Amino acid sequence: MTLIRLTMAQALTRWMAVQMVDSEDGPVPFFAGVWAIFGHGNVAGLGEALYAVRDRLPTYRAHNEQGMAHAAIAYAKQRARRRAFACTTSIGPGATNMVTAAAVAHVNRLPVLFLPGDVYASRRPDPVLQQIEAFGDATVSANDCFRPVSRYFDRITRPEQILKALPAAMAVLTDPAQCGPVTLALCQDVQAEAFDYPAKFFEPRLWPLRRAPADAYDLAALHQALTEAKRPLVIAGGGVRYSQAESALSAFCLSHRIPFCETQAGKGALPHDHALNLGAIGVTGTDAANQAAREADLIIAIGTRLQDFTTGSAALFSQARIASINTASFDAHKFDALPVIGDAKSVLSQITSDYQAPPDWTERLSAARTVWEARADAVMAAQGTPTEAQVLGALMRCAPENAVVVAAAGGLPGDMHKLWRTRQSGGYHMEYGYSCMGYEIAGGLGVAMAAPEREVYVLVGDGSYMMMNSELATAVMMGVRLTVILIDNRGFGCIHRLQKATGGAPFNNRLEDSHHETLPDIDFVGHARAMGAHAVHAASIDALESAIEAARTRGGVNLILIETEATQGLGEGGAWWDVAVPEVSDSAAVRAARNAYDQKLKTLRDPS
Ligand SMILES: Cc1ncc(C[n+]2csc(CCOP(=O)(O)OP(=O)(O)O)c2C)c(N)n1
Ligand SMILES: [Mg+2]
Repeated sequence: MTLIRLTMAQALTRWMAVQMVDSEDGPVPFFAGVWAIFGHGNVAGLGEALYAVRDRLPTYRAHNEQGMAHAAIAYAKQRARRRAFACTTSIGPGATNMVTAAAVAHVNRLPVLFLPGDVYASRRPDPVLQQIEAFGDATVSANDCFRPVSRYFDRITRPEQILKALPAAMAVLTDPAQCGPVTLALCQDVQAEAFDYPAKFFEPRLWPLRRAPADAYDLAALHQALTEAKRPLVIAGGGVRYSQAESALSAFCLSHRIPFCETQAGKGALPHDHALNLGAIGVTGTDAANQAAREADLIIAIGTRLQDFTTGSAALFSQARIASINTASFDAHKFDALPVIGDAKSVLSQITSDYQAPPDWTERLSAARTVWEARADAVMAAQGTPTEAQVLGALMRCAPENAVVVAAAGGLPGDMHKLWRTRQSGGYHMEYGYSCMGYEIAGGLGVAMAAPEREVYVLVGDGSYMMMNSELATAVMMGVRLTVILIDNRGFGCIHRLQKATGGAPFNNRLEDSHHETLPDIDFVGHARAMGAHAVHAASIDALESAIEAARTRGGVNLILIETEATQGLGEGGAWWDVAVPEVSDSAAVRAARNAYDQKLKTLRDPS
């Protein structure tokens, strides 16, 4: 057997460079590159190894570890999980800075290989700089924080362990049901330790996209349920995109005349004007889709986790039987559903029924959709003081067909889920599994890297912008095309409105309601310019449209600031959301809100 003497880090990077997946252009490396911020925990070991393979496995430098991991996550999401990045950090703060991002990847079921540096396996220099010391357990390091937010975790304490750990990691990263973040904590000394690795370990390996078909039992039950359905509805989740089942979904819905609606992750799988698309479902849903969900007797959930925003906190599906097509058994069994475990594209092609939904059901919902669209048009039309809905209207008028909009938190996910009209698959990129403030700009960078041929628009509130904006400078440095639309309503507007809706006093959300000696007047335009972006202030919707056009012509990294009111939310559409209100309070407003909350709980299918 031929052996090659390499350090563990050299072996790791060589191996990463030859893990392949299929693409339209033939096999391509699964790892598009490595995001890295070096410190003593990785610069000498992994840093040296990355330099040696930089032509095959490029390394990118970011400004914040969480930010670079968001970029990695967004890249994988935009590429429908078929390609991914690794992220490496030093030990300690660099590593724990990525824990939040690992949770984002975990919730959203997205592949990222986290490679935080770890303390010395030998323990020689203990306590090494940045080593936390658990008094009663010498095996604990800061990286144990990754365990609950990783689908697979290992700590590499000997160089030969990667012979087993890396294939196991890759199996998780490329498995449709298991998919999520993998953490391999790399002990600092072990990164630099040499071992005689078998040459065979570094031969290219192709990881296929496995399409598990449904079991005959599950399929028969689904056929039976379809036969009995009078008011069927499909919910398209993110799994539709990850299975590349867009055409199969369209064909299925058209041939059985079943209307469909979209979760945040599933939105845009099919264009907004597809004949059977009722739009967003749930707390941030359209009237048409939510009416369908309330009245449906069979809901076919495809590739969705059925989180509370989709299900209206379980209140929407009052009478429906649920069939759940999902690669993950865990998801397929939620809501006591009829589980159909398998890949969305495969399962949809296995359905042979000649069932057709009653025409009056489809027609009624189609009429409801027309009414909704007129309401949406009205709120998006330019009039008076700009609102978030009007900002979306302006962007829709100016953005090209291939636009991708990126957002994550604040009022935007709700407004965009309801209002945004996606024209091309993958044109709607919303991180709403973890809804992590600070994902937006870093995520936009990842999307721009994944889809350089598309026009990428990041929509971000002032709160999220302030939480994390440093990757704006990375985007400038990397020369990507990116336009950020910053909506400044001077605070956490959506939480302010939620506080009011639960009877709370205006407190600690808007800047004006928060402890201050001086009310901040942040110069966002100056701030973005300082990081190298081209930044302008748009004083009106007309000015916004001109700025969007100008940004598109100019290219590079642009930021457009527009001001809106924090008190104004979008009243249209939506469904109830379970936000627990205090049972006792001195405030009459809180007591009234609790009373309304109790009344609502009594109407739930399962009030427990
Ligand atoms: C990291 C993180 N912290 C806190 C929250 C809770 N949260 C959700 S939206 C929001 C306010 C967002 O403010 P902004 O970006 O200005 O958007 P707006 O609500 O004003 O539309 C907060 C604090 C979160 N989602 N993520
Ligand atoms: Mg705000």
